[in-house]
Order: sequence, then structure tokens, then C-alpha cells
Amino acid sequence: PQTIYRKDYLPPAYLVETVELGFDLDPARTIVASRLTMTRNPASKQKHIELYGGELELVALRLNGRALTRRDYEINGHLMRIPNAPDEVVLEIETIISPEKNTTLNGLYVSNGNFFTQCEAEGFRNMTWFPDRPDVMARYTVMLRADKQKYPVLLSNGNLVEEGELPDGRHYAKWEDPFKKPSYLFALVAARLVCQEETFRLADGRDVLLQVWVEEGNLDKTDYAMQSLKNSIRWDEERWGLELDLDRFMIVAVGDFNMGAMENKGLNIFNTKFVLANPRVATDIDYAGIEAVVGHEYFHNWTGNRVTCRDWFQLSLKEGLTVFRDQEFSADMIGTDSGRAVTRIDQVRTLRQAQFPEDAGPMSHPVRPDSFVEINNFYTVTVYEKGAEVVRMYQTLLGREGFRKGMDLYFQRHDEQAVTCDDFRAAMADANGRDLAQFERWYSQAGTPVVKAETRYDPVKKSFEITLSQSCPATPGQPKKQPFHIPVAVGLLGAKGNDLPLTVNGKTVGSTTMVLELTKARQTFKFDGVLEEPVPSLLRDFSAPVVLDYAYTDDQLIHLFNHDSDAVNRWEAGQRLAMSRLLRLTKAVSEGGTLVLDETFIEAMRKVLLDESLDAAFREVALLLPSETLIAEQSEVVDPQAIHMARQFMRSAIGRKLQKDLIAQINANQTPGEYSPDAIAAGKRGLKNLCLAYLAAAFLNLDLAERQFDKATNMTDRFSALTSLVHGESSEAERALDTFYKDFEGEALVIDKWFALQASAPRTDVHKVRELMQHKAFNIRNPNRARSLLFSFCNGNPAQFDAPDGSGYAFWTEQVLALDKLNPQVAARLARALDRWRRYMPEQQDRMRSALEQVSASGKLSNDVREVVTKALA
Ligand code: DPP
Ligand code: ZN
Repeated sequence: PQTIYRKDYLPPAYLVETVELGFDLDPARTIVASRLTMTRNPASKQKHIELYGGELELVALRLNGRALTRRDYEINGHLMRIPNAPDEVVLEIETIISPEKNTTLNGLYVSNGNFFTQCEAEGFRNMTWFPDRPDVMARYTVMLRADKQKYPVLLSNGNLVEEGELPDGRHYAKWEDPFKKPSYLFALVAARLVCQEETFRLADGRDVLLQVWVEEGNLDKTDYAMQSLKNSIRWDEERWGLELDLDRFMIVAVGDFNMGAMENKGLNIFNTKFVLANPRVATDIDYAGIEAVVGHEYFHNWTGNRVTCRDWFQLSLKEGLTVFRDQEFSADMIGTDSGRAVTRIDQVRTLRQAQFPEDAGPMSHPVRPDSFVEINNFYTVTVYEKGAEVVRMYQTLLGREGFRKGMDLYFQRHDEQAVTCDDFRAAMADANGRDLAQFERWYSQAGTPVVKAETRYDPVKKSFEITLSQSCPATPGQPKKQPFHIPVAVGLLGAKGNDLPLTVNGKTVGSTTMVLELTKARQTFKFDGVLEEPVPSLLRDFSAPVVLDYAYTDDQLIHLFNHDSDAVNRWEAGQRLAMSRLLRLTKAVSEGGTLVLDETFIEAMRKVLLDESLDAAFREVALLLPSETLIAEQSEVVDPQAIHMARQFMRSAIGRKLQKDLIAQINANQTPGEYSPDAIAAGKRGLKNLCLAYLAAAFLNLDLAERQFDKATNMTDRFSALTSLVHGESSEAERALDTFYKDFEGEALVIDKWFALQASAPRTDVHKVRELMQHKAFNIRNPNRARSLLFSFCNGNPAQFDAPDGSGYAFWTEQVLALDKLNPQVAARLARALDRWRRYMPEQQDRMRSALEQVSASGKLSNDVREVVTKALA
């Protein structure tokens, strides 16, 4: 496989003005006709036309009306070159493809008898030869023809301009997209579907048509997606002054989909998981996911579609920015400061759980990578979530207004262009008259920076000094790092827990939180007039994606946990208290010592559990322990079984010691009446169900879970109760699993939960997973189902997956290879489950390496999986 480098970027030799596409749709044999009007690009020195194509049967190729023969062009793998072409070209191409054979779900494929497309990043080339790169933007007209009975609905991007009947029971629809777009935003749907639709008035008074398309039986699950879409449109108008530019906006749900959703212009195609919801089948987390993803894809219309990426190395230009936008949207939808803080805490948890390990592992890459073998492997938490943190740091440095000015300038300069991360940074800098040159390192340097803090209080001078030093571990290809530009938000707490006023150089700072700008390897910041020795609250609101190293004492942490006005740091203090104990307990398990949990910790937990002045949602996150993955990341050598036992011990100790209080909170946080997914109600359910889980961890009061399972009127409560019964090893667990399956047999997304719960249950070993694979409802070809069973086990059940006999790794090898034959994108995700193998105990490392080698030795691997295992072994 070939590595592609960012430095090799060349502008396209030809630009495409218009694209006319014709699809004669048939599952076995679809004819794709394409007519491109192209002109030579004055910005390019090349003289030949370059087109990309996947597995295509080429039927015809004509240039300016003349049929080309094999001597007129060269095909090299997936690249076709037509040399010495004239300046103005009309290219006509006819290909034949077989959508029903396409198990990769990339390009045109069939799902449950219907046609769908997925073209990002490079799926368009699986339908026809095309300059399939994001900096080629063109106007599209699309003619769809298909059997009318089987495919009554024919959709594509833009506006429907014509439809009608054809002979032989076929019909057609013609769509025109008024906006220039890259090929990765093309989409078509030909299907038997129904829709919920609504006319919606935009801020400028225009009426637009909104539609959510689903299979017939799912029309009772589209309300929340529609509501989220309307909220998204409103929010984009109000917060950013961005209006919907089309007359019609469609969301279509499909059960077989590699990603979460896709922002095709005017025709978003979604994994059903992020569309379908009603209280009976969806949990609070599902509802939140729908709001976030509907928002995300809608927001792409400006950040991604109107302004797109020059090349795929710039992916974070649209993804980091759009994740940031969807995060802000979700926070604004809650509306309260405390609700906003909980969403921020969730973001920090994701980052630490998934992105920090990626940044420290073999697939570590900068937010804007320098090279790749397979672009699909770079739709990562680094590009998305760390990319969003990078965007957030602009806002932290420039302020909300300054950031908005930068956004306005970005759109003013680059509307309908394909641009780079540097262009975005330049807009932020220029709009604010700031030098952001050093900030570029957030895009070019991989790895999680460590910020070490040291402090000194001078009781005579009444001054407090904070010395910050930064470093960043080596990552593949980047042994040495230059200092980053890091915003470090700080506050100082007095003995009563109050925020102390901040004074710098004799001037009072307007706020009790100040953003220090760390730009050098080491810098000291001094506060004056500090009348008492403070407890520093560092990196408030998680102001930068870094590891903060400060030698907090337990007393200081408890002080912060009880009082910090910054909710993120309040939560963080609790996490630090828990983590130090979890690491000690893990060591004790490994060394066969006795396990004890101190009263100080238990009392801190009790206090937050009972603090009615705090939202239930905050109390829930404050009581959640760091995950096994997180503990592993902090361990010197990973011992998964010891980590699991230590964490289980801690959970059961909490269950035992707080039993009475947990039961009281379960009773106090009931949400009777009609279900609503709002943050307050969801927070109550979250806290209540966490209490239930702690009791189950101690094998206590399982009758409460049993009763909740039987009486629940919503999926959040039902599924939480089921989880507690299974994890608490209740004698009722089997019955409950059976009942649950029968009740929801027809609901694919609920059956996914049923598989996922079992796959990640502490008692589920690899034999049980193999047994579940034999279940009639298991289907490895469906990505959601594969993820629910295989991924939940390999990524979500470390103590069993990492069984000392290596059985989990043997299973992983088989499944990666099996999946790779069907769907390389999904296979490559599973392949990453062994990324962190070098951190384990030596015997375990050997087993993991040999599993990786076994996959690597397989002759027929996709580029996707090949890249992942090669990097893991490098
Ligand atoms: N569909 C994916 C997303 O929205 C890739 N663009 O992030
Ligand atoms: Zn996106």
C-alpha cells in the first residue's frame, strides 16, 4: 500500500463546471452515466486529466464526442490518466456496478432492499470515474430511474425539478443542486420509505420543507429528530448568523451504515441509531446523541459544505469545527450553567477515554496529519474531538466575540471554496489582530502535552506564584516537540471555598478566573494581594487538551471537590481522589495485599451524593469512577484483571457503605408522569440508575432493579434495571434478558443494546460471545450489530478480552479477518483494539503481538487493516 503525503499536494489539473449523472438503478446491475464539462485549471501545470475509479466496469468513454480507445488513456490501479487533453472538455463516461454485492457500504449499496450512497471520503469513485477529491467543486444534475413499485421514493441533493413515469413500471426523478459541491457530498436514495414533514420559516421569512425519511414501521420514532433539526436551524441563525441556503432539507435513516451520519448537501443520510427514538425504545443517551448528530450534520452545511476542505489532511477543518459547534449547540439547548458544565465534563471524559490513548499509541497523529495510507482510518477522535478542543481554544483565547468575528471573516473570505486549517487560523488571527503563529503547532504536533504546575505562596509579600512548564512526549515520526500556545484558566480558592479576587501587576482582574497564556517551555505567573494561602484551581473548564501535573494533597482536592465554583474542576478533584485510590488498590490486588478504602473518600462521595444544591446530573458524573481504560492508561504496567478487581472492589464498597443513602436517592429521583428527555429529568434518571448500579455492584437490593425492570415505562429505566440485574448476577437476570428480547425483537436498535449489555458484562467470556454470535439475530454484515457484540466485548470488557490464556486475542484475529473480507472500514476499527499492547505485562504483550502478526501475515488484507496493524507492530 502507498503512503500519501500532505506535502505532495498539487492543485487539480482540471476543474469541473457541471456534472450530469444518470442512474438506471438495479441491485445487480446499475448503469451510471456521467457527463462532465471540464476546463483546464490555470493554477495547475499538469496537462492530463486525472480520474479515480474503484471496481468499475467501464462501458464507454467519450471526450468531446469522440470515443476513446485503450490507447487514449492509461489506467494505473485506481487512477486513470488522459494525456494531452484540450482546455475545454466534455467527458462522457458509462460504467456498470453491482450495488447488491457492495458489502463495504462505501459507494452505492443496498440495505434492506433499498438503495443508499456513502461517498465520504472516497466512495464516489466506486460509482464512476471522477476527479474524486474535495477541491474539485461542481454543480450537479441527477436523473434517477428505478422500478416504481419497489422504489417509490427517489431522492438526491438539492431540489426536485421533474418526475414522471417510464415504460415497464419504472419511474424517474430529476434533481438539481444549485450549489457547487465536492463529490464526497453527493447522495442518492431510491427506496420504499415514508416521511414526517413540515414547513419551517427561516429568519429571513423564507419557508423551507423539512423531511425525515424512515421505513414504514418507524414513523412513530421521528419526532425528536425533526425537533432537533428545527432547533439546529434556529440555533445556527441566532448564534452564528448562518441560514439554511436550500428550499428543502432531508434526513434519511438507514440501518446499515458505517458511520454515525453523513452531511450530503440537502440530503443527510443517517445511521438509524441517530434518528429513531421514542420513550419505549430509546434511552436518554440515545436522545442526546440524536440531538448532537442531527445538529452536527446540519451545521456541516456551512462548516464543511459551503466551505470545504482542500484535501483530506485538512479533515479537522470541518470536523473539529463542526464538533465544537454541535457541542455548543447541545450546551445551549440545556441553557443552564450547571447543565453546560455537565456537557463539558462529558466531553473531557470522552477525550481522556479515547483521544489521550490514541495520542499516546501507535496511531498517534496530529490534528492535521502529514500522511496516511487509508483516509478512512483518520476519522478519529484526534481529528474530531481534539480538533474540537483546538477550535475551543481559539474561543478561550479570543473571547466569544473575538471568535465570532473570526468565523464571520472565515465565511466572508472562503464561501464556496476548498481551504485549509491555516486559512481558518488566519481568519481568527486577522479578525482579531492577533499573532497566532505558534498556535499552528496544535495542528502539526501530535501527542498530549503535559503541563506541570508548581506554586509558591509568600505570606509576607502576599503573593502567589504559579510556575508552569510544558513538555510533550515523542510520537511516531516526531521525537522532539516545540512549545505549544496553551491557554491555562486558573482561579484561587480561599479557606472558605470562595473565589479570591485576582490581582496582577497591581491591577485587579475583572473576573475570578484568568486565562494564563503559556507559550514558553517554562513561565511564572504572579498574583499579588493574595491575603491567605490559596488552593489553586488549575485548567478550569478544561481550557486545553493537556495532562495537568500538580501535586495536590488530598485535603486540597477535597476542598476543591466541595467548593470549586468551576464545576469541571470540582468534578476533576473527585476524579483525582478516586484515581489515586484505584491505582493503589490495583497494586494491592496485583501484589496480593489487602484491599481497603478510606473513610475520607467514602465521606466525600456521600457528601456529594446528598448535596441537594447540586443538579442530579452533576452528582451523577461526580460519583462515576474513572473507567478501567483510564486506570490502565495511568498504570505503569497494565494488569487488566487487577484493574477490574480493584474497580469492582471500590464500586461494591461504595454500594455497601452508602447503601441507605443510595436507596434514599433512588426514591428521591423518580420521574413519574410522561417521559421527557430534558436535562433535568435525564439527570435524575442518571443519578437514580447509578445508585442502582452501585447497589448491584455490592449484590444488594436487587429487588429494586427487578421491580424497576418490570414497571419501567421508558427504555432508560428499563435498560438500566436490566444492566443492574445482569451485573449484580441476579437469579432473575436470565428471565429478564429473555423478556427483554421478546419485547423488542422487532426493534433492531434495542436488540443492539441487548447484545452490547451481554458482551460487556463482567461474567461474559469469549465462549459466551461465540455463543451469542450463533444467535439468529446476530449479523456481522450489519455494522451496528457487529459493534454491539464484537466491539463491546473487545473494547468494553477488558478483563475478559485480555484473558491470560489469549483466547480473546485469538477471537479478535478471527473477527478482524472475517470483517475485513466484508467491510474494511469496520474491520480497521476493530483492529485498533490492540493499539496499546506495548503497555501490558510481558507475557500478555507476547500474546497480543502474535495476534497482530497473525493478522499482518494474512495475504489478503485491505489497506485499512494493513495500515493499522503495520503501525501497531512498527
Ligand atoms: N459523516 C461524518 C461526520 O459527519 C463524516 N463527515 O462527521
Ligand atoms: Zn462531521
